[in-house]
Amino acid sequence: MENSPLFKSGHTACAGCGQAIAARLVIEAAGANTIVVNNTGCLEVFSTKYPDTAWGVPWIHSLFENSAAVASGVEAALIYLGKKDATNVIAQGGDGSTGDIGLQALSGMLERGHDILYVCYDNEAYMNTGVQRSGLTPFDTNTTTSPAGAQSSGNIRPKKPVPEICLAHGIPYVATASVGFPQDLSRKVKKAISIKGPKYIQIHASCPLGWRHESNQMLPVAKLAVETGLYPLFEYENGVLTGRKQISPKPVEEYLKTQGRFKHLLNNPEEIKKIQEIADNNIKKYNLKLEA
Ligand SMILES: Cc1ncc(C[n+]2csc(CCOP(=O)(O)OP(=O)(O)O)c2C)c(N)n1
Ligand code: SF4
Repeated sequence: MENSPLFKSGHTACAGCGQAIAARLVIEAAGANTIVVNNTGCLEVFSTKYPDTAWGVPWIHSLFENSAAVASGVEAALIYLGKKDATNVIAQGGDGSTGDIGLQALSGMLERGHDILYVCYDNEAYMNTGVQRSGLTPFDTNTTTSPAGAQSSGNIRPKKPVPEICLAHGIPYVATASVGFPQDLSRKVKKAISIKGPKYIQIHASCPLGWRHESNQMLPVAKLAVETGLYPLFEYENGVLTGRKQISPKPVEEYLKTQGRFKHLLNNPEEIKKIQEIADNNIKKYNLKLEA
């Protein structure tokens, strides 16, 4: 991969970090005339190790919970200065900061109608502080705060439907994307940037450390999440489902067996059945199945 002027090499992400690749794809698609506001989390830590920065655009670190609020202020200032039309504003953070502690700030940003793209890098746990469960951790995942053992099969709750929560705000664009499908990801960022108003994109980003897979498996693991129906890729424009990635669904075991966080499930057909049901429901809900 060539070096990128907008997200430079030399940062300190783990080898094979999906979030690092996703962040680079996002900023390259958005372009140089962009201001980024970043919640606390892995991306902030590994890309801005003082006195260095990977960013080739203006970049602001917010608190763990408030990139959406800080970005709202940046957007208001740009409007005041008459520079908003020439500048994109991106607020971004991990799934913990977005879907749990920062959900209120995100909701306010969506409700007020700011012209901002919010990007959630969904690695399905609080990775920067040691793989704790977040609201977006999938059912039955083994994390340090939802340990699998004699008493449980891991996380007891379903994944929080943050894209649907955003949709309920009546915003013009909501999409999911995956680091496993980089062209689709870039296209969605470009489309979102071209639309005025609040936009939300949630990107599934593999984490070799927290998901417990080899660092060279970042792409195939992310792809399998989509190909099993566990991470549906869709886009809504003005509340209408306008795009979805259709698949020839693979059994969920093919995805589960690639990662240590699901290892405890492999000899447990009852739990696998529950996870297959989650995938089947997604396939039905978004009409994902390719006709033969
Ligand atoms: C108010 C507050 N609580 C807790 C923390 C500690 N903290 C820093 S990063 C982080 C985890 C971030 O998780 P997530 O948003 O999912 O991003 P990831 O690191 O997984 O990319 C936590 C809990 C903090 N910085 N501020
Ligand atoms: S812990 Fe996961 S998200 Fe954080 S830098 Fe490492 S691979 Fe990336």
